[in-house]
Amino acid sequence: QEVLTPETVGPALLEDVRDVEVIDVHTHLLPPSHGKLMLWGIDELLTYHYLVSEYFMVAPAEITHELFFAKTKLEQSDLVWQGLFVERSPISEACQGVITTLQRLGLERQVADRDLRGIRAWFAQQSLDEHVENIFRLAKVRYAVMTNIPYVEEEAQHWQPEAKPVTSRLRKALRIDNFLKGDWASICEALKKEGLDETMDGAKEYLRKWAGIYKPEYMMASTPHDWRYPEPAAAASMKPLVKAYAGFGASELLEEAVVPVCEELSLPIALKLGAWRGMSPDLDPCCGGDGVASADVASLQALCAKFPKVKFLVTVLSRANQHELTVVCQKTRNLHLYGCWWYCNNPSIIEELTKMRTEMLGTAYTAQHSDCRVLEQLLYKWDHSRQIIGEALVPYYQRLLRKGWRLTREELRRDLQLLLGGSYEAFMAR
Ligand code: RAT
Ligand code: ZN
Repeated sequence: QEVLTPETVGPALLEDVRDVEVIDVHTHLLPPSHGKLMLWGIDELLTYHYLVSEYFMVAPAEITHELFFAKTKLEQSDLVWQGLFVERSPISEACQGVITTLQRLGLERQVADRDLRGIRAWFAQQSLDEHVENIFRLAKVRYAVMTNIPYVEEEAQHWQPEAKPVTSRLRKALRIDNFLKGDWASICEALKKEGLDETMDGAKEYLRKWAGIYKPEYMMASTPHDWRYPEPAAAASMKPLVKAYAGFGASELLEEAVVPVCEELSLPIALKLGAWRGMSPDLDPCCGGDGVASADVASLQALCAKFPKVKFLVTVLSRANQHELTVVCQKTRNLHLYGCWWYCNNPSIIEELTKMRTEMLGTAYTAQHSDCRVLEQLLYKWDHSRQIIGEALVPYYQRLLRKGWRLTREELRRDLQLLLGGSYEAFMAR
C-alpha cells in the first residue's frame, strides 16, 4: 500500500490523472456504420467549427463565407491550414488541439515540415474500425455518449427500423432541442413523418418510440438562451389571445411530454444552458454561428424542485453562470453537474472551474466531457483536460496531507475516477 506525502502526492496525481479511464458523457461522435456522418481524419479536424470561426478572423477579405462554404472539404482544410498553421503559430486552444492530436499519432515529423499531404497520407492508410478502437484506447476513454437526433432524417435512417449494434465504446442519447424550444411546428413535422397524431399524446408517443429505438442514457436538450421556467405569466397568457394558436409552448411540452415520458422510462434529462443560437448566421453552415449568453440558473433550480423524481444533468456555457450553478448543484439532490462546455473548454477556465467546483462539491461532479465532433479530438480534448484538472487538484491534496491525513495511492485513484466518470455513473444509478 503506497501512502502518499505532501511531496509525493503531486507527481502521483499527475501520473494517475493521465492513466485513469474516463467516461465521456457528451460528444457528437457517431459510429462507422453512419458512413459520412462519422467524422474523422485531418480534414475534419482542420474544418472543426472552432477553427473555421478562427480562420475567418485572418482570412483574406476576398474569401467570403459563401465562397468558403461552397468549397470542398479538402479546399477548406487547405485554407485553414495555410491561414492558422502556416502563416502564424497555432497558439489558440483549438489549434493546439490539432497539434497535440498529430503528436499523439506520431506525426511530429510531418507537423515540423508543415507537411499536410504527408498527414493526409497517414490517415488514408488507417482502417476505420481499428482506428476507432485505437483512438479510444489511446485516449483512455471507456465509452463516450453520442448525440442522436431523431428528427434529422439522414441520421435517423441509420437506426430504423431499430438500432443496429454499435461499438461498446459508444452509447446513445436522445437529443430533443425542439421540445425545450417549444418549436411545435418542427415537432409536428416529425410527428407527421412517423404517422403520429399532432397532439400532446402524439408527441409523447414520439419520445417513447425513439427512446425505445436508442435505449439512451438520457434525453438531452440545449435550451434557448432566454429560456425561463416556469414560463413568464405574460407569455403564457398571450396564447389564448392568438387566434390561430393551435400548438404547445416550451413549458407545456416539457411538463406534459418530456417529464412524464422521462418519469415513465426512468430517463434523466441532460440540459445545456446558455447557447445563443445563430448569433452569427454567416457561420451556421459549419455549426460555428452560436454565441453565449448568461442563462437563468433560477429556472433550472425551479425545474429540479418541481420534478424531484426526475434526475437532471447540467452544464452551462457562460463563465458568468458557473458560481451560482455550483451552489444550486450543491443544494439539489436530483441535479448533477458535468463538464466545461465549448467556450468554457479552455485551459484557463477549466482550471478555475475545477478549483471552484472541488471547493464546493468535493468529488460529487463530473469534471469534464469532450463534446468531440471528430473522432481524433478525443486525444487532445482529454489530454489537455487531464493535465489541467490534475494540476488544479494537487494543492487540495497537499493541504490535506499537511494536516496529517493519511492517503493511499488507491484512494487517490478512486477520487480521480469519481471526477472523470464515477460520480456520473453513481448519480445515474441512484
Ligand atoms: O460544441 C459544439 O460542438 C457545439 O456546436 C454544440 O453542438 C454543443 O456542444 C451542443 O451540444 O449543443
Ligand atoms: Zn455538444
